[in-house]
Amino acid sequence: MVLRAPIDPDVVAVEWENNVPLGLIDWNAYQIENPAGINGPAVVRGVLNPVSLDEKRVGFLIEFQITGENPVMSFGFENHQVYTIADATPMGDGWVRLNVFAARLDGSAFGNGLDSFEYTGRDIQARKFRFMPAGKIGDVNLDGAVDIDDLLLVANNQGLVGSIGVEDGDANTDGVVDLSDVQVVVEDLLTEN
Ligand SMILES: [Ca+2]
Ligand SMILES: [Ca+2]
Repeated sequence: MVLRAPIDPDVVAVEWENNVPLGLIDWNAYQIENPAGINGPAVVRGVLNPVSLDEKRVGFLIEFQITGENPVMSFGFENHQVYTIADATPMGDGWVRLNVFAARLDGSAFGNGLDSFEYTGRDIQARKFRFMPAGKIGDVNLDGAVDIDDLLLVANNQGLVGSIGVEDGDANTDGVVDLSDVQVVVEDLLTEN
């Protein structure tokens, strides 16, 4: 990946909520392509600013709705699973939400020395597009604490693979629930208090 532009405030403002830009800059570089021309999806490749986000786990949240006949939406942190429209969850008001996470194991960046991501979109409208710190790796049920419930979730889902997320017990976000996930949850459990 070649990063060829510094932050452009006009582009950074795509982080918004209810059409109000949040003004929080969490990208430190980006590249936008439109490889298939005007009708193709826009591809945004970016790098997160590590000092502005949690050291252990990073989250990405997009709330969107389909506005055209050929919708495309995909998002993936580098070296992690790529999520699409099919992975998003209906919110009950015509909008859908995709919420994904990436672990920084040992505090190191998750993409080739940089916390990078790739987003593709066409025929969708987003009302929220946000990168955020996402707490401890061991908090797989996302309730804010690392406790026995997280350990049970990881233990009960051993062997799970495929289109899975942190909430399925994939604590280290490598696409499979296995003993390494038990290990990171136990490590967080031991340091929780
Ligand atoms: Ca928890
Ligand atoms: Ca895993």
